[in-house]
Amino acid sequence: MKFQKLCVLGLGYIGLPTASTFATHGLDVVGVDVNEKIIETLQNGELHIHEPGLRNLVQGAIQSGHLRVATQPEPADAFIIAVPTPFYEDDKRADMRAVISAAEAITPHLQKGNLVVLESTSPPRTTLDLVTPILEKSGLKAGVDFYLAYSPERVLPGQILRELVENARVVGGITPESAQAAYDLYTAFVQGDIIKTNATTAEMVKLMENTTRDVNIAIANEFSRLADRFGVDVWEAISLANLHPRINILSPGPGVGGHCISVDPWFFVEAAPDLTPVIRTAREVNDSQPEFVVKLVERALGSLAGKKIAALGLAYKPDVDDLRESPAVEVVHLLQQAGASVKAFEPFAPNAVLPNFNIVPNLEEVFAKADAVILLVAHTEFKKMDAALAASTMLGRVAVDTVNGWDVDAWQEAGFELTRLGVSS
Ligand code: SAJ
Repeated sequence: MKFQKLCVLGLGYIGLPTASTFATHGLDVVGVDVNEKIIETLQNGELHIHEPGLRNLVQGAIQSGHLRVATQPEPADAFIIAVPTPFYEDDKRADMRAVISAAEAITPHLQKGNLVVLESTSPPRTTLDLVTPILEKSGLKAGVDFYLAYSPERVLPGQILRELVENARVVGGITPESAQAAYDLYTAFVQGDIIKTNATTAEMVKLMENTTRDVNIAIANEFSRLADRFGVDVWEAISLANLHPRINILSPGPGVGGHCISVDPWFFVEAAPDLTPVIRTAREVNDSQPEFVVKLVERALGSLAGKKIAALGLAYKPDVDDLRESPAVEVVHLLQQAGASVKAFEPFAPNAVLPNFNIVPNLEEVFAKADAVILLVAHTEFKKMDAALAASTMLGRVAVDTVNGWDVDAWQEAGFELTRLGVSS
């Protein structure tokens, strides 16, 4: 099947790169977002999100005339839904409102022979049980009059543009013909294998990937607590265990953040609470890791009340600017709740504003008069940092490393007592 015109609904971290990449591969693409500010920003040649290489890609796509942006969908050969699926904070249920609205917005434009692909991470059976009935309000029958498929995005923030093209892609159709239609669409730019399956399998594949990573990080975090208790250096123990040909333990840290891995496992728990004790417990372990980190700081510094702490890093992981669901932010929050006065520095978002946070724009200011420094994100810049810089402006000599980013000898030479996550002192 050949596609000429494509409508991409949702211009976030997935939709915008996807729309632009299709456009630079010759399709006529309309990128749709309900947020007028985003559309205005893009029309002015600016970007509302940060991802390496994305600015050039979007500008090139718009200048080529193959990418337009709008607030409403319009008739097309194919539609891709790439809107967010967060969860409700109180009961962790998937918030599917954006998917529902996007499907409803497509319905009036749907024509015979069209293809609709859902890319948003969703609970199992969403394509069949939620999206199909909405689209069928058009009077057309899914799998008969139009093709419908689920294809998960699997790209890693920070490397989205490369992974979008190179990663294997799973396309799950509600019928084999739907899977084939989605296959034909993605051949426009995907260089990795494109594998056809059914829609619910494709939904589960995505959730299984992120859930596996979450559970694996939870075990690493639990190992950090065990090592701390038993007088072992968890980083050394992990590197030795990983010499085994079938073992690959991930890294402990201050917790799991971002809007994928800390969210998606709940979709399984919500859909089948009776079948998911391991998944639920892993989530709880990772969510409680910031508390473990705060206890570590308390052990190093004594009571936190009135102490001045310099926090290095607020992003959810190294070398990105995204502060969403960040465990580093949670640690700062808990330190403040314990009575500490915290200054934070995030080199990838130096001017970020968070309610009740004191975010300073450089290292000098974060260190000034601090009693202790805590490393929360292994940004390259922080790993390379000279301990002497901290020593020159800080009052105290307590350092806490939650990500194995600092060299013990270098910090000791600079006069610091370095406490490391997963290493009992
Ligand atoms: N983390 C650890 N220890 C580790 C690895 C990660 O504590 O050993 C933490 C990170 O610091 C971060 C969180 O886990 O807080 C998640 O980071 P990540 O790099 O593991 O994943 P994301 O959320 O940036 O992207 C994931 C990817 N999924 C997998 O690797 C299975 C990506 O491929 C998905 O496309 C993305 O989720 C998504 O959109 O679902």
